[in-house]
Amino acid sequence: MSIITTSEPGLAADYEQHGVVQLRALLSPAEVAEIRDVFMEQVDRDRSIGHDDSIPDDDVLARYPRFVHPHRRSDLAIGRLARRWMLDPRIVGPVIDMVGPVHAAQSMFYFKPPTARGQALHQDNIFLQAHPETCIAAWVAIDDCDAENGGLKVVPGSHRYEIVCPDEADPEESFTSTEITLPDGFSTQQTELAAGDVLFFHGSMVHGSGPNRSQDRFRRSLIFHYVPVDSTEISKFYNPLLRLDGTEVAIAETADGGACGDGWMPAAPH
Ligand SMILES: O=C(O)CCC(=O)C(=O)O
Repeated sequence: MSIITTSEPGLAADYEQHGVVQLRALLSPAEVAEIRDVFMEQVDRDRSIGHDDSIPDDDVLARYPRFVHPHRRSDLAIGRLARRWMLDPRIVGPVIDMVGPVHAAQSMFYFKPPTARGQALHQDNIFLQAHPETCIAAWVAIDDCDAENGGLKVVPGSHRYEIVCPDEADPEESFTSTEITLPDGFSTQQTELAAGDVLFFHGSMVHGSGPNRSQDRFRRSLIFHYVPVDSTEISKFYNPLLRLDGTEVAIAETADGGACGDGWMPAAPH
């Protein structure tokens, strides 16, 4: 289980081998607190900007919907903060070390309050459909995250496999409807992140999370996705991308359906 914690010198090699690496304390406690407070203030004041995941009203996630593409809301404090961190060299630097120059494609914020369901196992690039290479995620822990509060589970090495078309997820455990059945020989590993740690992972690396089974511990995370600057296409939900200087760039859009065909795929995001 030590394989996913690394230090900067071995970053690219570890990423290549495992498809997932964890860097400790990239953000200071004060920076984490600012992100937490700004997003909590927004969701408490107006959660209508949250993503529509068809969550029933009596589900705690209806009160704390995930925010998708907050960086596009320059009219809001969450938008300005998400965009700043999305382009911050402390996040983008390790990404470039691992995959070369990138554009930013997506931001998300998950609140995941106590008792909230998780997100079943999936691969990100089935949604982003970045080609010819895949996307890379930077998952910033805003709380300490572990098994109890629904911290991320990862499947190191699974990034070397092609996209696996998903089956149906268990609706008691997951607020998303599809789940990957792991190929033989693979198993999930529970991550443990302290607030301020960042987990970077490959767009084909299988990951997900279980419910938050704690009584009183939120499991908040600020999540970014990047794609190589040489990407020739992307699912239209992610256009326009952001260059790292903050200007917009649009690239060709993939046909609907992607690798697994029409019919199963939600409109996006993942
Ligand atoms: O934070 C989670 O529980 C899931 C997030 C995720 O799967 C992702 O960022 O791709």
